[in-house]
Amino acid sequence: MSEAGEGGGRVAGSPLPRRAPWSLVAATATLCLVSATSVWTAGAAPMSREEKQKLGNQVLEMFDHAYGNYMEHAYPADELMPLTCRGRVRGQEPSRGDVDDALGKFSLTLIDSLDTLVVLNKTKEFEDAVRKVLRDVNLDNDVVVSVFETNIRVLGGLLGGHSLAIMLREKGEYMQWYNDELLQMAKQLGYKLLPAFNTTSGLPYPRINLKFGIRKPEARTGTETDTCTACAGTLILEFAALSRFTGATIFEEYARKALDFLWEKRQRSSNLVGVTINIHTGDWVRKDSGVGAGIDSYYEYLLKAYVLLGDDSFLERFNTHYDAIMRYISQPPLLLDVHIHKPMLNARTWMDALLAFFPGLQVLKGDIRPAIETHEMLYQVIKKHNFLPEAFTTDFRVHWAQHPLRPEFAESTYFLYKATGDPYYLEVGKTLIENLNKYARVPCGFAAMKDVRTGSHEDRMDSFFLAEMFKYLYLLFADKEDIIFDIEDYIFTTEAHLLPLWLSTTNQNISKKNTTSEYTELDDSNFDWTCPNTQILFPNDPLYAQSIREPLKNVVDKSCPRGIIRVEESFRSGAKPPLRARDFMATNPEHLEILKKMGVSLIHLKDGRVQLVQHAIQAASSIDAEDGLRFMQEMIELSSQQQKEQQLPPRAVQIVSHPFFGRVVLTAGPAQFGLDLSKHKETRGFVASSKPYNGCSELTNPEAVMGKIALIQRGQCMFAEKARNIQNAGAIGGIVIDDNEGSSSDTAPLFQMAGDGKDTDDIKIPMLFLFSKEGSIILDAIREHEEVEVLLSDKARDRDAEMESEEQTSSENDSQNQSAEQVISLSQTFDLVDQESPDESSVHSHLEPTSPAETPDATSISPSGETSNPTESRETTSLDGECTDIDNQLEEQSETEEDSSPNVSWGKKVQPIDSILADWNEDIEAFEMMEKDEL
Ligand code: DMJ
Repeated sequence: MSEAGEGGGRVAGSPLPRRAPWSLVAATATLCLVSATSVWTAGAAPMSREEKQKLGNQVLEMFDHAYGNYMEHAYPADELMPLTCRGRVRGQEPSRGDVDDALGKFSLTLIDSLDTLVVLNKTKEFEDAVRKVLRDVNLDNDVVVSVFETNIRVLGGLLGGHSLAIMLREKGEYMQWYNDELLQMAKQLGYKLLPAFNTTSGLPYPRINLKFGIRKPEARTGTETDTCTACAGTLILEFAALSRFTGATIFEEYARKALDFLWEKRQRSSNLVGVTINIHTGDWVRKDSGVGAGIDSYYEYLLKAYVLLGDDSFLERFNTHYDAIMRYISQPPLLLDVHIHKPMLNARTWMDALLAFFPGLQVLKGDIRPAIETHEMLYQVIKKHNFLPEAFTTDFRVHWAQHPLRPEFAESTYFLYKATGDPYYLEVGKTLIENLNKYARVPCGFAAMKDVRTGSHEDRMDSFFLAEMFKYLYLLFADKEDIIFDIEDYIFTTEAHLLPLWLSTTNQNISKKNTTSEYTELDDSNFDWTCPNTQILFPNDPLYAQSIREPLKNVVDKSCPRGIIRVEESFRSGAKPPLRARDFMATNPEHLEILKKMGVSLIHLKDGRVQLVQHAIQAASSIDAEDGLRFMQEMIELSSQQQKEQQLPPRAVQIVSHPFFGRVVLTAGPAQFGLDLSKHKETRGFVASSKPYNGCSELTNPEAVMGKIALIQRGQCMFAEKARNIQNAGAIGGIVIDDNEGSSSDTAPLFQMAGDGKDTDDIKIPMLFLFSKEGSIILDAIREHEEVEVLLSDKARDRDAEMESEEQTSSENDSQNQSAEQVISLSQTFDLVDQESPDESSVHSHLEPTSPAETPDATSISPSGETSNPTESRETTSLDGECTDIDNQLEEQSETEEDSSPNVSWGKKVQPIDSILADWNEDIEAFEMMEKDEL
């Protein structure tokens, strides 16, 4: 390991020398770079230099497509809307809630892309982009933004841009005119963020008004009480860099103070932190703890702050937390949230996509084995769904189906490749590239996936896609000589912005009041101080990574819920296993007795439903109380799972005719009647508007809709009635378009169209629902191209394959008049059904919310699945936390277990890039035309 040799293996003490001795940092895994190519002997075949270059060029072309479309169609807006090919301007689009807090009318995507341009060797474009930022960007807008997002994306983007601008200036060819203007902007922005820290705790408010700051009436922000741990703990790299670049120490001091406070507030027995914290009192608001959403980059910044700033206290804190993570949260290959006070108890049975960065961080830490394991598990989830869904269960089913083109998995793939040199990771990167091109690429950029199961899109391309995804993918395939500077002289921020390691020895006169007081109590011998040596990591075994992956190779397809294994195991001591929610029968006296022991009461409501409430203090013992809490949590999970299973999954409307060629996929709501698209082949046909457009009476234009898919407007009669009318006119399918102007599946929950309460077996054609925005894409396409052909299906089909026409069924009809539509919200049903004995009539129970006022000390289940947790005062009991070896468990799984993902055969036809580009140029023209029509 070259760098360990340079600086001596031990990395204790500060300050770091001018060039950090172990610049594993940016490359992260310089430490493990050992012999990236020489270690290979078998396993994945090595990739030739030509192929790597080809893939690198493909990444460049993809970046051009994303960045070019942003600059052409969206700039100076913050982000590109790739489906409608225009800029997303805050206030001009329906609010998407918190996610819009990243948008500050400061050309976010341009700033976030600055240093990517240099990494991708686009120096000329970088020079141009910097000029545009200096000329056009205003940081003084009257807009409320997220402090966290503004810090990592905008402050980080400006600092990354500055770091590489001065590197280029020093090289003497480019940026000779540059006079630290980006840094001046960064400083201006830094001062704008500082009022957010005006709390007694030193934790920042989550939002700030760029123009008016906080708490003034015109600021419209400053009343918040909570923030997420990552939001308060992901500032130190940017703030310290700003201080060290400028000499203004205040930024680093504020960021340190926030970190110090979080450290003080860690749960002292588990050494874990919760997801959200009260910024005034420091109380944990959400006491669940994981490595994903809400916490992720807090851990990342502790380790990287040590690397960048050379301050031992950060490493001590990181190691303490890491030890706790590996003890409680890590259940290889899974990473499962637990409670900070009861860390042996899983807090949920699903994982979120943000945790995919963690293997990369483990590489930086030097803990390669679990990194390989988790990464492999994630890759299998990706292979199943093409992308990592926002959340997935411990048995690898989709929990939240979106995927906003997040870069975390690519990040970990890059670092693992650097660490192991295993060409397997190059193949993984190749798959990521293929999937992005195949499923996310649209004529005007790359569109986030609305639903990985259907392949439908969202009109969204987040700035992190350019800041991070292309950097990591490009670096994965690049050799040293492909990059115009030494990447190992830099550290990556959480948004993949590059900060130079030489900052570690610059302007160090920051007060570190709080940072070392407490560490003497920690056992120094527990900490890894040395840069992991790859000779030790891979002792004479070039197939190390492969040998770790091998036992996991079918982990996703043959899985059993890990959380369950753990609980069962914890009671293996001979005592009777606790009652599981899935086994519970409300009519079983023995079960009722167990509930009583656990402090859970069952209340029979007048309408036949039952309500469960736990009073921890009424439990027979603290262990029973613990069981009761677990039972309630399982019940919540089970209920929401069943609720989901009762829902029909969303469907896709894919426009297949010229110039769309299947590349635009719209999210559609299913119907509870008519042809079930998940069981039958898709329905394909040209679309025609029905007359009357509401479809509430016999159609006056049957010749126009005959053999076609009829478009009908929502409203004025039942969905089923519309279906019957178009079916009578000979339509082969129907799309109901919302009459509520501006509605969109981006902002409104999708629902399924209910029948009319009577027998709807006579409706044979498939019916789908589109919100108005998605519907208008089809209506505008008809205006533009007249002949528009669509495919109605459960999952979008391969856009490059020939799309064969399908024979459709049309059928006899019947109609009934009703006065209103019925809509069943996808999130309303809350039935609790015994899974073990679905045919037994006795166990169909329902749950209802409990008024917190009535049960101040109770944990109750509410339909939203939220719990009020009363057990703070209760004695906590540790369960046996040993984990069963998942490999053994998996081997015991039946070979015949089925993959639950829809069985869709995606075409394998490869289209040459030139022809794709030609198609896209046509598409772009078409989109431009549509834009003129104010699509
Ligand atoms: C990025 O903005 C950063 O990586 C952040 O830390 C969390 N994740 C998003 C992208 O997914």
